[in-house]
Formats: sequence, C-alpha cells, structure tokens
Amino acid sequence: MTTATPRPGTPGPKPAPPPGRTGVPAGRPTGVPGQRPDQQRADQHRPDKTGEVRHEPASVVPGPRSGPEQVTGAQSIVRSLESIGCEVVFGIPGGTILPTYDPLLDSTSVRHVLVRHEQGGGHAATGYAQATGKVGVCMATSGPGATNLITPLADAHMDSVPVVAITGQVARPLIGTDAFQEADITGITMPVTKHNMLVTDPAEIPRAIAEAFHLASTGRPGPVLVDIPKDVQQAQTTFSWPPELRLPGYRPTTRPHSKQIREAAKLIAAARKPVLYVGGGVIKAEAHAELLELAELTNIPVVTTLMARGAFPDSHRQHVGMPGMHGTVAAVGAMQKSDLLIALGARFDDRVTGQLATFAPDAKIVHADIDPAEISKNRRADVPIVGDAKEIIVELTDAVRGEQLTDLGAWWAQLDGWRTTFPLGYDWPDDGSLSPQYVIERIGAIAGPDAVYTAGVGQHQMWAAQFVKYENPRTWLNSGGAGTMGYAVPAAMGAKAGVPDKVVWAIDGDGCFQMTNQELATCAIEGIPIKVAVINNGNLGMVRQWQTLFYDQRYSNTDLGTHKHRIPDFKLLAEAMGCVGLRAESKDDVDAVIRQAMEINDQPVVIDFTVGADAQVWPMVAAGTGNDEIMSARAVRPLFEGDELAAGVDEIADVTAQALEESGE
Ligand SMILES: Cc1ncc(C[n+]2csc(CCOP(=O)(O)OP(=O)(O)O)c2C)c(N)n1
Ligand SMILES: [Mg+2]
Repeated sequence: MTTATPRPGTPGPKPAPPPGRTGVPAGRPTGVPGQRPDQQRADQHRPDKTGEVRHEPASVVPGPRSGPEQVTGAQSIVRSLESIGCEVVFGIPGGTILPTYDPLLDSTSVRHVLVRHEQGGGHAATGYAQATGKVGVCMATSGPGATNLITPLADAHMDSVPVVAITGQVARPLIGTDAFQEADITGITMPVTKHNMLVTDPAEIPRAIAEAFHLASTGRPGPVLVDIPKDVQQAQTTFSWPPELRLPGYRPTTRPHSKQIREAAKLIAAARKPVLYVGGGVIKAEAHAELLELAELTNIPVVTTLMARGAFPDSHRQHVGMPGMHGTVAAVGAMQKSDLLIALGARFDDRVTGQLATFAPDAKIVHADIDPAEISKNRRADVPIVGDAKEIIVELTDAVRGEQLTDLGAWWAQLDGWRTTFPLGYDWPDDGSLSPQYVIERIGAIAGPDAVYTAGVGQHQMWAAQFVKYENPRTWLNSGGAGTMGYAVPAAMGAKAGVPDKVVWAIDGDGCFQMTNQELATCAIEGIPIKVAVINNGNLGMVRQWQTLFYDQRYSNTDLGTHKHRIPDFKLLAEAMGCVGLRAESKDDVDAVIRQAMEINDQPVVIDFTVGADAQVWPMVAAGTGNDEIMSARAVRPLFEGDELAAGVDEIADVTAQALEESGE
C-alpha cells in the first residue's frame, strides 16, 4: 500500500496519515499537505521511549479471527468488509471495480444498494453514518465514477462524518498514462478527505480497509478513500483477519488534561452569563446524556448549532434554541451578551459567529474539541481542552460539583425576556397561498420526535431546523458545513437503510429535489420506503430571499418554473419512479396528506406541497454583519443597542451592503 502523495515532513518508516482535520486549501508552505501546522505538531508520529515505532495491535480491529486463506484481491476486499461488520454498501459498478462486484454478489452479510448516481451513493453513506453512528460505505468505479463522489466526500469532510469510499483504479501499469477512465482520485480528494490511500499490493487490502474504518471513525471522524487498481483486485493473495494497523503517527487525544478541566470548572462556577455552545461533536461522541447532566447541574442555558439539533431536547426549559444566521433571538442574544462560552464539539463557524470582530465581545472562551486544529482557529480560547466530548463533559461535571456556583437568576430573566418577546414564528402569505413553515411544523408534529428528518439546503432546511422539534440525537441530518443541495433524498435513503424501523422524512426544496431525486427509483426497487416532502415554492427560495433583501428584488435566474409550468410535475415524477405521489395546496389538505403518507410503509411517498413563493426565513443575521444586528423580522432589530425595534430594512440593506463588501461575500 502506498499513500497517494508523498507527505513530506513526516518522520518514520512510512508516511503517516494525516489524522484530524485535513481539507485546508493548498498553499501551506511546509509540512504535511492537508494539515494545519499546529495539527502537525499535535499528531506527528512519535516513537515511544524505547525508540520503537508503536503500531496499533490487531485487537483494536473489530471482527472475528479468520484465515489465512488464498483469495483474489477482490475477494479480500469483500472478506474485509464482511469481517469489519459492514452491513451495506451504496454503489455503482464499472470496469475497474468489476472484479470486486463479482464476489460481492455472493456475500450474505454485506448488502449492496445499486444507486442511480455516485453522488447519491456518497450521501447515502453519510446519511447511514449520521443515523446509526456506524461507518457508511460507498463504492464507485474509476474516473467519472470516482469524481462523482467528490461532492459527498467534501460534504462528509465538512461535517466530520465517518465514511469509507472504495474506488476502482486503472491497472498499475496504466497509472499515469491517461488510460481510459483514469483519474488521480487520491490526488483530487486529498483536500476533502481525512485520509486516502492507493493500494498497490493485494496483501495490504485487509490492513487498508481496517485502517480506513479506524481513521474514519476515531478521533475527529471523516471520510477516507481507498483506491484499488483493477489488477490488484484480480491478483492472488492471502487474506487473514484481523490485520495489524500501522498508523504510528495517529493517536487522537481523547482524555482531557485535568488542569484544563479544573480551569474550565472555575470559570464556569464564577460566570454570570454562561452559555453551553453545543456543536455536532456532542452527537458524534454520544454525549447527549452527559450534556443533560452537566446542563441541569449548572443551570446554564444551552444553544444547539445546526449540526447539533437533537443533542439537547428542544422541550427542555434550558434550551434557548439554535444560534447563528437563522437562529433564535434568544440563542444569538445569549451568545452575544455572554461572559463565558463553553464550546463543546463546536467550531465557531462563520454562520454562527457572524462578523468575528464583533462576536460575543465580553465572553471568555472554554473550547473543547477532539481536533486541536479547531481550537483558537477562529476565536482565541482562554481555556483550550483537547479530548473526546463525552470524557470532557463527564470530567467537567465532576469538577463543577466541587465548586460554588454563581446564581444565574438575572441572566435567565434576560434570556426569558428575549424568548417571550421574540419567539420563533411566521406570518401566513398575503396571497392566500400555503405557508411552508406551517407544512414543516405539521410534519414534525405528526411524525414526532422519534422520526428521522433530513433536509436539502435553502429556506426549507432552515425552517426544518427551526420548526421541527428535536428531542433525540441522530434524528436531524443535514448538510451543515458544505450546504450541499441534493443531500436530502439520498441521505434519507441511507438513513432508512440503517434504521429501517424508524420513519424517515426528507424535507426537500423543489430546487434540491431536482438534483438527486433519481434515488427514489433506488428506494422503490430496493424497498427503502422513505417519505419526501417537497416544499415547492417554485423558486431557488433562499437565493431569491437574498435577491429580495439585497438585490432590489431583481430575480435573476431563481424562478424554477415549478409553479408557473408545473415542470416537472412532482406527483407524476414520483409515480414514474415507483413511489406514491401526493399533493397539497391548501391548509386543509396538509394534515390529511401527511397522515396518508404516514400510513404507507411499503413504498416511498413524495408529497408536492405547493407553497407560497414569498415566505422568508427569519430571524436573520445578514452575511458579513455582526450578531448584534440580528433581525427577528424584516424591520426589527432586537439587540441593536439604544435603537430597539427601530431599524428599518433600508438601513439594514445599507449595513449589509457595506459588510458584504468588506467581507468579500
Ligand atoms: C450544489 C449547490 N448549488 C448551489 C447552491 C446555492 N444555493 C443555496 S440554497 C439554493 C436554493 C435552493 O432551492 P430549493 O431547493 O428550492 O430550496 P428553497 O430555498 O426554495 O427552500 C441555492 C441555489 C448550493 N447550496 N448547493
Ligand atoms: Mg424552492
């Protein structure tokens, strides 16, 4: 096995893989490509005290002992997937991966789902991983098959989702000759994977697959690509399990430093306006129960980011909502006016902080993350804590128990004031059309908190984050970091394959749906009965909202024609793909059609909810502006000092235009 690209600057007998976060744009002057400089220091290969390079013992690899046995490389791939417990692979065959598809046909434990597009396969693997907590697997042939995986890999990378992609590559002698369907997929995906590898020796296949699963699922999770040339799949080799992992430079820190925990506990005890800023890392670390204990012990308000919806129950009185560009006034206000942000598995994303310079100006920062590269990346941490979110929360809870906690009555009074004055809400459209927010609210109410919800990207995604009430982790799956239109349907397919007993709803936009709806054919044929709500506002609604607010209502290329021409007719399209197609156009239809969909469990269902085109997502912190300028509705700026409720939309447009120019957005 070789790593795809030499990784200069890494000592040791073989190049160490890049653990933790990769994906930083090229141009780093020295060191390991794809790693931030601080991360290289943190993760570099270190010999132990005896000078020996330590390898992970085979015992860390899951699966029953078997072999040695003579097999082909292709059989070795399938045996490795079986041994490691892979249940399902989402893929499409082609020339260079054909040898592997042959033994896959005989596997009794690995199900293959034949997708219609590799992008669908990649998002399905992501949806499966997010819903189950296990590693999602997708497979593709070389060249265009592999390049079709780039978007879902980049997506999984941004959202730290454990995915393994297995791609066929042209035969070893052809590599570098511009052979038919050759693409340097390890080169291309280097910035968007946690690690990737080109396997050049068939004997290395079990180790490559085991390392890929290990890297994908430990430390900060992420996608790993394993590229295997056709002749390596065809060669004779020996298979035995478990293999030894050779990852000498890869030792993610999971146990937090006790001194940092003590420092954090002191700050927590003394803070008067603390906020638990909860990110997706808490869900990945399965730390929701521990979070609840810490929150209740300390009485600190909790905000859950777009990636963390469900990590803390929406119904809990300490939950003040989602922060960020379309967060609640209470959540944004809480962070902005806080004196201590306790960030747990969150990364100070620009959609949360708004303009960094004016973000939470009075707050000290405790920043806990598994990836040292995240700490102080955007906002300097006063107390950095590297480790697994669950271990950190458990230790913090213990440490805080010994402290005298400050009373938070005044803080809660301020937060409750915002909650009461500026609750989430929406107006019905003036033109008598159906309210998209109402539709989404009703889906959430009828399907309930045990269902799994996925979303595309746009207005419907934000409304699904706002108006569905999440009570449990792994019930809200979306493309947070990359914002990938087309995520909803294939992710729902992957989720349903992973948790077949749960109801899975894809809440999609009419634009997003047109990017990946072909996977409905996969769902219909493979018996994966998802439910899809197309929030059909006739437009690329989120883009249109920006055109309304910031481009003088000049609607350049955002009308999709799905209202004007009913092209495509989503009901007919659904039926053509073997699904039940339904439609709702008025308030009275909504509950009935959702209940009808809930009754159908042997076929996928698609509902065309024809909704008003002019509904907007509020609250909003316009891109490039500061969180103090949050508008709870079009002309209302609750946090604007000395100017409460007064600022008009023209003024906001000016502020925004100026900020956009400064930020380059
Ligand atoms: C692949 C991709 N292309 C373009 C965009 C930019 N974009 C963000 S939201 C959006 C509109 C989405 O339209 P629709 O699916 O109808 O959702 P709506 O906002 O109307 O609810 C677009 C084009 C994107 N996020 N992803
Ligand atoms: Mg739309």
